[in-house]
Amino acid sequence: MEPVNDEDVRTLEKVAVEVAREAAELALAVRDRVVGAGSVADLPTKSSATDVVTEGDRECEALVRERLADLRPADAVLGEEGGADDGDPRPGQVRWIVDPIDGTVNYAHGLPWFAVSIGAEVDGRPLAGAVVEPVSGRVWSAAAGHGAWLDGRVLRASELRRPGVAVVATGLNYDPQRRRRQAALVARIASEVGDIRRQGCASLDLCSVAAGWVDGYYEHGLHHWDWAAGALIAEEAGAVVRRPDPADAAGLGPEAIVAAGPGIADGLAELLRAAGASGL
Ligand code: LIP
Repeated sequence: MEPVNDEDVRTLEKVAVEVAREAAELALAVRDRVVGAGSVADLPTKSSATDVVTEGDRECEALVRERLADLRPADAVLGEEGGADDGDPRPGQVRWIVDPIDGTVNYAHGLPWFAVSIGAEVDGRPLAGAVVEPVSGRVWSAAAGHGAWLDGRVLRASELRRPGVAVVATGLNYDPQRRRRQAALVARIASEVGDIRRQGCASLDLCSVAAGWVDGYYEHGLHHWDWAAGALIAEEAGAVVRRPDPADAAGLGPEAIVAAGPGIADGLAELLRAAGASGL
């Protein structure tokens, strides 16, 4: 496979934005069919009673896969609903990491905070990403080494240097046992930071870090598709991003993702370690 160059990453970003925009339109169109068609409790579930899946998830991923097959036929795709099309990508092969609707519980309940998230990687290295919000129409994107943008405006992460007044976002897993341990961690750090936000959409939590809307974000137990695009957007906006690390070199938990403005990144990591994050 040809090495990926600068022109390529900008092209990949444009493809991610184009396809995510189309899927965002479909997600909105389908939502009226999904929301109000009956109780959320009647929706099919996956890993637990709260891990719901909707027609929107399935139809949007099918559209994304169809459009990527048209635009980028040589690439691989890993998606939340359809998994990996042909197993692991070949060395040097671009792979798209797709969450057709991130924030599915918000989507199914009629809350507006959900997004289509599409990232592109090669050999595990992030190259480009787009996160598109169907309700607001906001378009978040990044190309590796070129920066991150919200609707074309350059993004910069928080410059705050005091964790004690930081607004920190987090999320809770679908597994009730893990959720209980995660809630206990939130309780331990809540009085050590400025405030906590639980918005229900990892990709938009990471974009919020990129915009400085929150000063930091952490979560344990996400899937690759939840954070692939948002982590690059936060990183290209100047945030310090620690992606999940099976070796857990940072002592934050092997399945932790942490993103924060550079002024509080070390302080937040220390708070999380002291509160027992490595065991989550
Ligand atoms: C969700 C994440 C959220 C997390 C939820 C779930 P989904 O992704 O965006 O941050 O707390 O447990 O993983 O399932 O809506 O794609």
